[in-house]
Amino acid sequence: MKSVLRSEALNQKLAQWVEESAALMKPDRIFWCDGSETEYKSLVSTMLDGGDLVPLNQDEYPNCYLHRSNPNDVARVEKCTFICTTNEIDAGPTNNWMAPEAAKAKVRPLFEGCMQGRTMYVVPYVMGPVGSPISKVGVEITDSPYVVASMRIMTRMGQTALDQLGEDGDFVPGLHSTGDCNPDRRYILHFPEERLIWSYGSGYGGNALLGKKCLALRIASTMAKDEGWMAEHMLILELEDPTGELTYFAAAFPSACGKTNLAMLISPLEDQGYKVRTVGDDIAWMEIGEDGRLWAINPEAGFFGVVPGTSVHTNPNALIASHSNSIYTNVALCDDGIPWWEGKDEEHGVLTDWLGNHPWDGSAPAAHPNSRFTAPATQCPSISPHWEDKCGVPISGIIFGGRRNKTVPLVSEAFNWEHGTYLGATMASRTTAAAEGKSDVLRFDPMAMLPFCGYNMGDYFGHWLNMGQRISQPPKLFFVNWFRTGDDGKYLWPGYGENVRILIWMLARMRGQVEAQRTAVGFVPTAETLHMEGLDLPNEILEELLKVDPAEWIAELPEVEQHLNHIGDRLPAEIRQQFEAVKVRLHA
Ligand code: OXD
Ligand code: MN
Repeated sequence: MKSVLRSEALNQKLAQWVEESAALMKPDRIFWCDGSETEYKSLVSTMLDGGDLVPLNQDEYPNCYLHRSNPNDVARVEKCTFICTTNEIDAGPTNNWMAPEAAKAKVRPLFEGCMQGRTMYVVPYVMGPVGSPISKVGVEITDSPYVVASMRIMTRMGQTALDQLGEDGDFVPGLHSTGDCNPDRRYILHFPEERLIWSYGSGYGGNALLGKKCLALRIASTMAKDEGWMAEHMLILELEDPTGELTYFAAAFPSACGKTNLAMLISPLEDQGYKVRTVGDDIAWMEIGEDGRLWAINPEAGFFGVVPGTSVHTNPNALIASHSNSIYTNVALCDDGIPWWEGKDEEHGVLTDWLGNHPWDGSAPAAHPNSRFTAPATQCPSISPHWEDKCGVPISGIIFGGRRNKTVPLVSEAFNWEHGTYLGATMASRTTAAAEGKSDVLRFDPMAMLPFCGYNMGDYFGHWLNMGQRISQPPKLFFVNWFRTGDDGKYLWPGYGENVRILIWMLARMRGQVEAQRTAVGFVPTAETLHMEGLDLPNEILEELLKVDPAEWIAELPEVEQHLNHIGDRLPAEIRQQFEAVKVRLHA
């Protein structure tokens, strides 16, 4: 076994772990990634030679490539995802659980010798701006060059991370092998007590790019609870008002509910001075600052966005961000090398579908519904100049939301932090293609963290309540629903860029500039307090969007109660009290 590249200032814990991993997996070579451009080019050329990547049209999409994953490996797999805590109760009723030693005994044999004939890449990376006190170092060991190339886009990868780690620094180790990519031998294991990740048998982003969901959410959520900060499944955006003042929002929506679109929205009110910029589209790490406010960083350096539905109408910024230096996974391809997907709103000739069938016969989607672009954040035209601020950005509003065709108004404001925590804890949406399982059923997804909370969900709600006690200048909490439909099933609200109008209302509420109606479920705007200039929306529609019908809410209470009961004994009493209080208000 020979090492291609060795790092200079070697951290002892890292050296030892790399050695142990190599002894276990027996790779032919060990390659320490430095994150350089030259290294990236050579990885790409190896993948092109091996058929792992297909070049896109290099005139139109410079340095962009298509990767076709194994067709059995196209999404996160919750049934293969485990939280391995000593006591089952610490993983809680919403996670799959295995005892740590049992999990290792089961999966270690799969890792044994799994890299024979392959290269073992050592991928050091930083989650968060380099040098930020909120950032964390991770190291992923993987046998997938696709993972290495993707990690270079999604994180600050290579020598930078080794420098930040130093000789004595700590890091989260993550072991990954695509193995034989057999769905029956696929395990995404998290050991939150040990801060360790093992992922075997999948090459799909969410299962294999260990910095993202595994470290930045599941492991980090546990660290955050233990250390008094927050790791959330939230976008971060910046709203500039006509005076030039910047206000930051963090927002949680279940997967594929338009987080990336909201984070990158183009304000139709730019000429009036309202501009929106992007800080992050998926994950927020938030700490209490010395000023008592909540400060957030985006731990990622790129976007791993859902492609279908992305067009010049829905998200031009995402199209530009992913037009160069990006990797596409499981999209369709035109004969001239231009990528294509459903909802692209562009003509196409003969297509090769995401499975490589040529010509595409139209009997199934040409691009996989969960096909993705992996694009550098710096290429996004709306990226905020503050997106890499080491201290983060101060969050004034936290937004929850779901995909609800009925009942839930366009926007409401929580009465206080506890009530807002209850709103997040009971948020529900329809399932989508980003997670395997049944599509299109209503499921509760507290704070959009159901698949990502690394510990007991009841304790997680408790942590939210504790944070509320400790933040002296807490953000206001809001709930939005862009997806209400009329009797004809059509969306009532235009969404996309027009969502800035809702942010403007939130801003006015933060500044105490507008009154709102106190309803049983929160403060809801009156139609005349929304900034509707330039949007031709009949008043009846707006009234319908803002309507709170107690009968509809009462009808859902049993489902909410069942959801809370499912959380079990660790559900904080305050959440139960919030539920009882809503019930009383609805019946009043
Ligand atoms: C994602 C997800 O990939 O939430 O971001 O599923
Ligand atoms: Mn996500």
